[in-house]
Amino acid sequence: MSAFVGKYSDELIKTAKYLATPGKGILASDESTGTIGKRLSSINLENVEPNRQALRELLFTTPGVSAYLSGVILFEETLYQKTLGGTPFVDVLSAAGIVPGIKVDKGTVEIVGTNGETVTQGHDSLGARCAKYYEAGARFAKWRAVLKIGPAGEPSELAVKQNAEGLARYAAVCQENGLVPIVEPEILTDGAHDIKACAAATERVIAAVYKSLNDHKVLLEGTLLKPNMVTPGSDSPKARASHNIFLYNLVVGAEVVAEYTVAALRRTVPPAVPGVVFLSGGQSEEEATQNLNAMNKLEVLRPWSLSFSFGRALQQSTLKKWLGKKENVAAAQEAFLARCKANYEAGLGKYAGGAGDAAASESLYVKGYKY
Ligand code: 5MM
Repeated sequence: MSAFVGKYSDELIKTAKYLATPGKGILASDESTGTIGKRLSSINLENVEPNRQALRELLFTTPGVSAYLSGVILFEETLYQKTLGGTPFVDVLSAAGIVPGIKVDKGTVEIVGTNGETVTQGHDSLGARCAKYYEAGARFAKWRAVLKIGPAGEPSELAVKQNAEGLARYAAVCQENGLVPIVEPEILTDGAHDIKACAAATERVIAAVYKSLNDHKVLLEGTLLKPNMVTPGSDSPKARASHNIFLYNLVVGAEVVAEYTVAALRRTVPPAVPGVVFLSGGQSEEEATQNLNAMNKLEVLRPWSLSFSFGRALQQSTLKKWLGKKENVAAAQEAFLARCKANYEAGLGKYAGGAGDAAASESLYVKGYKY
């Protein structure tokens, strides 16, 4: 089964390898207008274009951040936005050696006949959109498929198959148009399941995704994987214990999350893939960093780099420091830089802990969260 070789093959391989530079990771700032509204309302800011622009300018112009980030994922509005000084964000990022990427999916819809399982939309005119985004300076893309673990054996075979096919069709179209596809099959943390059930579902889903990517002749060397970490469900006794210091012994530690997650990846992700960049999925900033660090400390063969593509777990402390005020921008950028540095160190297995204040340890999980 040979991969499709097109005019962008060499460039795709080079871009993917660069994005997977050991230690460096990706800032997911591709929240659609609805989702960024939730972040802004958490600091009592209105969801209007100037506020969205201001937050993104704060993040992208943080001094020193290019030492830790290889890429930034943008939402379409942001791809065409500029700094207040008039420099396109894409130019700010590219000049700093940070590759601009673009979210190309159009959200999820329910699969009729399932218990609330979903499939992701956005294949219509995807090729034309990718070509337009490449022209605007994007060099990679992101598409998020969402699966859940449920009491009736979810994720169902139907949902696994449909989402794997959807990701593969997206990936093939991206590569035809010069964009490295980040393949994101997220299994939500909601549920009372234990870590073993999450591991089993994660392995099943990722195995199906690579079967479809191969069927669609996607060039794996020109892709990245963005999976969930393998953890107990958020309603499991062990996850709940993490909110109660007296039950601390019940908590599943970073070493256990790391072992299960890396085992799941080693069983399913081909060595041709240059990098795995995790989503944070509602973990606190510190928890996500500690888990990543523990994975990179494991003494097992890992043929891909293991890094981050966090949204919430990179922006929470920053938002809280900023509060939408000009006079807080420097302090907010300092908080953002500290988080990026912590995750960079975790990507090398060298994080010693202690980045950030109490906000860094606040859980970002919201039950039944709708994106
Ligand atoms: C799972 O969400 C992605 C990673 O973010 P976290 O680290 O916070 O879990 C993230 O890239 C997400 O896909 C974007 O925020 C876009 O979300 P919407 O809701 O706008 O599709």
